[in-house]
Amino acid sequence: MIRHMNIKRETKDNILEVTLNRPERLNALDWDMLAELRKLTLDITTDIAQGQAPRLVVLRSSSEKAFVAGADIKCFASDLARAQEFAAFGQEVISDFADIPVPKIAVIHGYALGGGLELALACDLIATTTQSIFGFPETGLGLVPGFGGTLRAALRIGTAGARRMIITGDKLTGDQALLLGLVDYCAPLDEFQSVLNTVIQQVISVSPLAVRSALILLNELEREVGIQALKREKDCFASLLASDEGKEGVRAFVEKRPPLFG
Ligand code: CO8
Repeated sequence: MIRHMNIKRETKDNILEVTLNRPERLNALDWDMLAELRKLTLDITTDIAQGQAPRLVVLRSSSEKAFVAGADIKCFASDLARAQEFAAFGQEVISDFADIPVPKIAVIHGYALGGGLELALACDLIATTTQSIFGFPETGLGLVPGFGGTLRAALRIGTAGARRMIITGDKLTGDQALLLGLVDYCAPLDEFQSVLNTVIQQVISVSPLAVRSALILLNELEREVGIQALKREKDCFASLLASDEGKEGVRAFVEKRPPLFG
């Protein structure tokens, strides 16, 4: 059953504000969060069909510390038998969210790690404060990104940047992420709201029909390019999860100790 507590929504002036609200877990994505994200996608799709689409979706967090700290490792560690299913569900939910032909802007303040960065990459625009932290910690857990991150990072920053981020697990600040092209806008906290307001005004000033058409074209292109890549990512994630290194990485996180790999 979905609790509908972890994702809040509010529409104002035709802008849908979506707030991720699981601060005690730094918005780590568990089954409920993903189910609520899927419901959000379905509802926006219905609104589009009924001619009531929002002009813009602003995706943010209620936590001052994190946008999203990743997939909920404890959730999949406690039920390894369903972990593959969880990964596949997450990849599908985030891909469907990415496909919504309404502009979506991710507002990052704090950590955007692993599945959290993958969710941000499913948005059309990413705005961040300079102090935020971006990274793919998965290889440190014996895993690879599993929610479409290998594809969307490579599409956004090129395979060289994606290799660097995924292989090293490097954590980048907002400034560094801007330099790499991982985010679109970056400003210090005290200037951030004004930068964000300017972007929002720009997006809602242009033709919604033209924007929707452009997003449909771009989304189709990414789906065509990505369909095999997403399938391979899912298979790769599943086999790593079943491997000794994957099990050790996940166990080490839960036991709050460094992992011991080969
Ligand atoms: N999963 C579960 N719980 C988490 C997560 C997470 N990803 N991130 C944070 N939490 C929990 C912490 O365990 C802690 O809980 P508790 O109080 O019960 O110990 C609480 O949130 C607060 O976090 P911290 O006390 O750790 O806060 P710190 O400020 O000390 O550290 C960090 C913040 C650096 C963000 C740290 O929490 C951290 O390293 N988190 C994990 C980051 C990570 O590795 N993310 C990637 C996860 S894997 C992933 O996303 C793969 C995507 C595909 C998955 C497919 C699934 C099958």
